[in-house]
Amino acid sequence: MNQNPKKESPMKNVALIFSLFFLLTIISQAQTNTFGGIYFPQGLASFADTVVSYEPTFGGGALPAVESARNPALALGPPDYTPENVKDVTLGKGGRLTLKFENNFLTGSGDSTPDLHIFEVGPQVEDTFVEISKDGTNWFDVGKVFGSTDSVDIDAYGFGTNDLFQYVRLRDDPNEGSHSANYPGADIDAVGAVQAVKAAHRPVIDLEVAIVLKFQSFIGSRYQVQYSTDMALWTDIGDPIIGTGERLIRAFDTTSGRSYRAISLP
Ligand SMILES: [Ca+2]
Ligand SMILES: [Ca+2]
Ligand SMILES: [Ca+2]
Repeated sequence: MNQNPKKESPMKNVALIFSLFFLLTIISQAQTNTFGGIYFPQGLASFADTVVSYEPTFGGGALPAVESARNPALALGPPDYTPENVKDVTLGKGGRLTLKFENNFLTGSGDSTPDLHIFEVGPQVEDTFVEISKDGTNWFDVGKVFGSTDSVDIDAYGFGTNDLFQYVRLRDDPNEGSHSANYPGADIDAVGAVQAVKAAHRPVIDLEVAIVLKFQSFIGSRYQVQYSTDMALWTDIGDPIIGTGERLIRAFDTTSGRSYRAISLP
């Protein structure tokens, strides 16, 4: 038997390529879960998804003079601000920004580790009050972040792993920072739930409960479909049906508890 050692090598190469690919996939997934040097177990889903409201003049201050500073959508998703590519929103002096998590919930960790991260950017370090809400109506004060990238431990405010929050509201501290005309107040790049659970995909099941009425029709004959709730009194549904010589099929809702029949009209 003359075995050719080269015969096996293509398979080995394929296996190696696959393992390498698998390894690279794992590495790249691990990297996508780290944003601004902070590990977010739920990855991209961790970040705020929609703007509920942006109220830059809430504290009585002027609108940020620069129009590009007034785009609240720039606080959504993962942090993406760079000094060359400014992607944040300016709160305004005492201004407010309310964001919502759509595909994730902020929750407590059961200990004092950070649960919520606020990415504040720009040359100034400006303080921001943080409130959280489960329903967008009842708000809980969870303290203040002291500028730059800072976190909140919501367990310290009596919440835990069973509390699921969908809303975060940020309010600039009007007594901190210089509040320039162009960029007054804190500048928010992103808001992320470190401690988060992904929102369950709620399957939508449409159950159509129907009774199918089938009857042989004769050409030219007329039929009337009727319903009854007591099998004694029958009420017409729609106009008479003209026979085609075919078997006619009609479907009716049964959730009302009705019975159905088709009668031949004289
Ligand atoms: Ca999200
Ligand atoms: Ca915590
Ligand atoms: Ca941003």
